[in-house]
Amino acid sequence: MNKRPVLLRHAAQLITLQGTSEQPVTGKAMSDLHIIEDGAVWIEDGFIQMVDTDESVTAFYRDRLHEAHVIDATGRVVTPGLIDAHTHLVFGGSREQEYEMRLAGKSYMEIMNAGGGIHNSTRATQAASEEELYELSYKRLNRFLQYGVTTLEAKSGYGLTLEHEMKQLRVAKRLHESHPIDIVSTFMGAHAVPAEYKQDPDRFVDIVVNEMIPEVAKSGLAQFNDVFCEHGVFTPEQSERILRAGMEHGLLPKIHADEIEPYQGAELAARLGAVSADHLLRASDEGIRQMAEKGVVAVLLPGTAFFLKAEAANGRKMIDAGVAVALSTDRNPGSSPTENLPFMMNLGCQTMGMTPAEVVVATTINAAHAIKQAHRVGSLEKGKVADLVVFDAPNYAYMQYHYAVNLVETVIKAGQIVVEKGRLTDDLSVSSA
Ligand code: IZC
Ligand code: ZN
Repeated sequence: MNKRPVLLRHAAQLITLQGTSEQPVTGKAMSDLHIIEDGAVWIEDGFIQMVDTDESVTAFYRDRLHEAHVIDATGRVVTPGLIDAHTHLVFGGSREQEYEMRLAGKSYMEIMNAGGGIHNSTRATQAASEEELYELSYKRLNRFLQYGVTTLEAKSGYGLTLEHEMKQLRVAKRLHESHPIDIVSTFMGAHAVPAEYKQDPDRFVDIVVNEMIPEVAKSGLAQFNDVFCEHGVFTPEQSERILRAGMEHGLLPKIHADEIEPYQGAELAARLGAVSADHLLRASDEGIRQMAEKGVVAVLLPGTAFFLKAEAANGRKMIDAGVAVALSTDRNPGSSPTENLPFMMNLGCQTMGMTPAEVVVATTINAAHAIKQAHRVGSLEKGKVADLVVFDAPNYAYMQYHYAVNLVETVIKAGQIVVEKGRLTDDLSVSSA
């Protein structure tokens, strides 16, 4: 732990998002970033102690300025550490051959139904040792960190047996403990129906409900429970059963909803009071209305639409309907193999009708709300964990305009400088710690 305080000075735009910790941000409020010009932040003991103009902060800490490690953010945008609320971080193998098949005309679902897709990654994940999965995922986390991500959600779902699901969740826990990025875990045993249950998928649902969920909940290794509710995967009825079983065991519901076909997923999320509904490319207007009413966060994944060549979810319509929107990478080996969350912000503007201000809210405080971390992170306010990113951009619109390159210059995680001049500061090569 860095004993010296850190003083970040002279941010051209210090994006604080203050006052947003209680409720997800919706509607017109998604355009208000609560910017301080020529802003400064005093950081000590891993937490934010003061956020104000440079003049006020330096006046307040006048007698202690000599103690601080100073970061000069002149001409730069500073945001809260970015948060990725939807990833499938821990998996073995890769699926570039399926990418080639898709480019040649096969669809994602055709490949999955022929035993590839998620099944392909499941075989590779089952075959991998805990150590192998740890090392592969650690490298992915390093990339995330260089893109400014300081907290992320990680789903299991490539194990599909209790043993291998628990293996994935244990790896996520070890990564949380050893890597600077904080990880929030989601159980997703209902990610695909294994081949041996294809004729009787309800038997697999029984196993998820009666055997996996109670054990996972007891282990304390997951906070959320997620299901792939999609035509040909889990029906809305099966999904509801699985999510309700999780709720009975204290696992909060999330749902992969209306990704490939309209399937009443948004409606189900609203009915259950899910924390988030994710994807939503084909969500109905009525489902969107109900999500707004129930305060379900929409976690939109523009990289997945881009990579599957699908029409992106209509973020504009959702925000205008009063839904709180978050944006995530969906990092996974099939439909979105990238750690570049800032590029998802670019895509939010280019393909979802969102504004440069809204995409910042969607990758900070609303993403924090989508994983129940808004009390700790997602805005720059006294008492929050000191997670900040300095972008080589003079204002937040420039971050979206100079697109698809990494503008991240400095990353501070819990008061520690973990990225400097765009490079990892520490030796974050894999250690078995
Ligand atoms: O491995 O294809 N959509 N789950 C639901 C995924 C994509 C991940 C994958
Ligand atoms: Zn997903």
